Amino acid sequence: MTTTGPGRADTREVNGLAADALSGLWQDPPRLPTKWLYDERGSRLFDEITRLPEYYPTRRETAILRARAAEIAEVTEAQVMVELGSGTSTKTRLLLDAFTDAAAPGRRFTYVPVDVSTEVLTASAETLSQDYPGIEVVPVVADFTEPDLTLPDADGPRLAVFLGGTIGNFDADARAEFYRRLAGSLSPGDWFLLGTDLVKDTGRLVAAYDDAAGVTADFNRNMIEVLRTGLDARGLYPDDFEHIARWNPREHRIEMWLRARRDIEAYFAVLGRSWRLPAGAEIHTEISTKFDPDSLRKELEESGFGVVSTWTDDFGDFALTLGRR
Ligand code: AVJ
Repeated sequence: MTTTGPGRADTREVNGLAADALSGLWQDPPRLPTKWLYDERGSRLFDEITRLPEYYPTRRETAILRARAAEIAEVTEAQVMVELGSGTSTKTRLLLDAFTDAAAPGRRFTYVPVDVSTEVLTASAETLSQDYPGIEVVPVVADFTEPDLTLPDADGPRLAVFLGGTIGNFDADARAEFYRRLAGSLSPGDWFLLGTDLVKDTGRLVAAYDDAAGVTADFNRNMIEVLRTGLDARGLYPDDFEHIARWNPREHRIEMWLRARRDIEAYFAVLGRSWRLPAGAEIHTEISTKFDPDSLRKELEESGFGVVSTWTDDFGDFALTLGRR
């Protein structure tokens, strides 16, 4: 067994990071999978982002859920809700409240949070079980971006929910693959609730990913810190990178990059490899795709879902789409 020092991720995570660094950093342009933004500090910074004045998606999605949760519970009559990339968030609770209110007497509702982090899952499952004695909470540790997503069986219809606009982190091919696999795990009559951010004024989009307080910049640069600590790097420091958030109009997505402020000459002890990045060169860290309701409907319908409802907030910023397999 390998020893892990303070602040280091566990062995399995480090090996995953090593593999991703080897396959991503030597590409042109260099890239690293978005999931490496979300270590403990990154998750905390993301939480802070959701409360920033410029970052509207969380507030808008919450508003739609507030207005529509009861309707979602009534229309779907779901007995099981599977949440992909779950949380303990306000959004989840709005749905659980609605399903509790709509439950037929004697019918037990099951909530299945799916997450990669055992710690996050266990903690949230415990709190939710306490707060919702009428709901059975069955946490599942899984990476839902990877094959073999097995959903628990139910007597009644199941509802899979994927909120936050996280689907926007996938490019078109990855989305199609994700819908196809999800449709494969669901049975005819099961439901899918999807949160997506919508295309809007470019200035507002860029501001949401490059806030005045610099929280998103820290969030993005944290990936360098994850590399530095996880791969025991010399000569690699977050402050040597500038946060870039730019709109790609062709792919209708925000892209986050990290631009080297100087020539970087790093050595990764865990890889036994040196890595160079010239000043001005950029590492690609995240895409956040924005949608329009019509093309979203089309891509869902091409992947085995019928679109039953599309709801937006009062400002037309964000959409919740209810699909049926
Ligand atoms: C968690 C993927 C929905 O794309 O808006 C926020 C992540 N990145 N600010 C998004 C994020 C920079 C967020 N998602």
